[in-house]
Amino acid sequence: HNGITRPKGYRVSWHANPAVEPHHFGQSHPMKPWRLTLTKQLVMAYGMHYAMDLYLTRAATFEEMAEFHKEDYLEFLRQVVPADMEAPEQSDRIASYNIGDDCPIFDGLYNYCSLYAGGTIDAARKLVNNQSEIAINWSGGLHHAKKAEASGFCYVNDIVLGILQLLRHHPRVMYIDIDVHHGDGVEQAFWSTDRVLTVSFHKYDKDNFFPGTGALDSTGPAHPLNPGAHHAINVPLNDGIEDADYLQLFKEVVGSCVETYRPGAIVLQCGADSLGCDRLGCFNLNVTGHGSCVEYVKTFGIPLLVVGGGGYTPRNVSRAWAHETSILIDAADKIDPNIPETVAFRNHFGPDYSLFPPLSEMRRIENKNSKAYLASVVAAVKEQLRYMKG
Ligand code: ZLS
Ligand code: CA
Ligand code: ZN
Repeated sequence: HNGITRPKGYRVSWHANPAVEPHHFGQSHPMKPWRLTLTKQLVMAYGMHYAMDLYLTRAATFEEMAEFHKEDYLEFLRQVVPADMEAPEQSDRIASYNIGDDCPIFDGLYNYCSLYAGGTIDAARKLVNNQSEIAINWSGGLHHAKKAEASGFCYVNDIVLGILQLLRHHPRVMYIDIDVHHGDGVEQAFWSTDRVLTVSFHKYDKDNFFPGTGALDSTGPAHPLNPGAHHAINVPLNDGIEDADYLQLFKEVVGSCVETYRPGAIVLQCGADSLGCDRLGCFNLNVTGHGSCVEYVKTFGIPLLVVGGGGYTPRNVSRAWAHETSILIDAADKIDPNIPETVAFRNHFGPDYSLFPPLSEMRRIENKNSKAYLASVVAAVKEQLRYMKG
């Protein structure tokens, strides 16, 4: 087992279905479910699967997805086929559900959505039933999907569905999102409740970076008597942020939130497009820096649901999520940074064959986040938390 054993004192469950992996968004589309194959190959080559309970997830049922999504939208996803993209009589519906270049119709779309959603729902239920302390679904994390609309490569919002499961048992759930994009769909779903605190770190540029929401002062419903007031925390960032600054910011913001809000469960979206060298991202994080955020969240010892999300340079996505799996099973110190000879698709990790290539140096984007700016963001969040306490 490469010296990797089960963690002491808690259980980690791994929720996956390999049937997700072969789905294709189409040529040149940045979202590649195949990155999950690569992640699993790394996890298995290191022997990490011996340290977790492995669950083959089932597809979420229509009714389970309808706990958040509108039935006519789910019905559409269930019956639509790629040829409908060309059918004039379908064009109004296709447009109204925001189907297009970002969110195309591909073969097996409904199967794909129900499988990744089933994984997150199963993972949440394991936590709720006390059968796991940390539950992982790397195929989930699709934070942009709305009640009746696809958005930003996301069709069904598995995170919202997972949080709804956790809310059956926990009075308060905290959501943390380190994808480079704003977690708008999750924020919107729980905008008017104080039972979910959403916290997203993201690149923010209203006009030039998707989805254009998530400003610092976008903190919940404006009316102070609405329970959701102050329960959305947004950490808008500029290009090029690096490990040390990001981690310090992350600890200050997340630490204060956990201390004030005292959540019964945490959902962590680990979008890997915040890494350096990402095809769509613009931050300079290394695999180790991204992983340090996961490690910090783990230190609270609160039931934790971990999902994937974005990540458009598959070799680095799989490096990050394999490293983060090792952190969650408390085996990061037993992992050889040289990628094992035995790993399938090893050629993807050349020429360095390292789990930790210097991403921040390979395509350095100028850091436009001054220390003063980051300090002002932390101050604003702390001020917001004072209101939240009521
Ligand atoms: O958070 O920026 C946009 C919207 C557009 C520009 C792109 N065109 C196609 C549509 C209109 C304003 N969309 C973003 C979405 C990013 C979603 C991130 C998801 C997540 O990581 C969670 C999973 C965007 N950025 C880049 C692209 N879309 C994009 C790049 C390249 C292509 C190929 C396929 C399709 C069309 C050509 C496409 C989209
Ligand atoms: Ca984010
Ligand atoms: Zn993203």
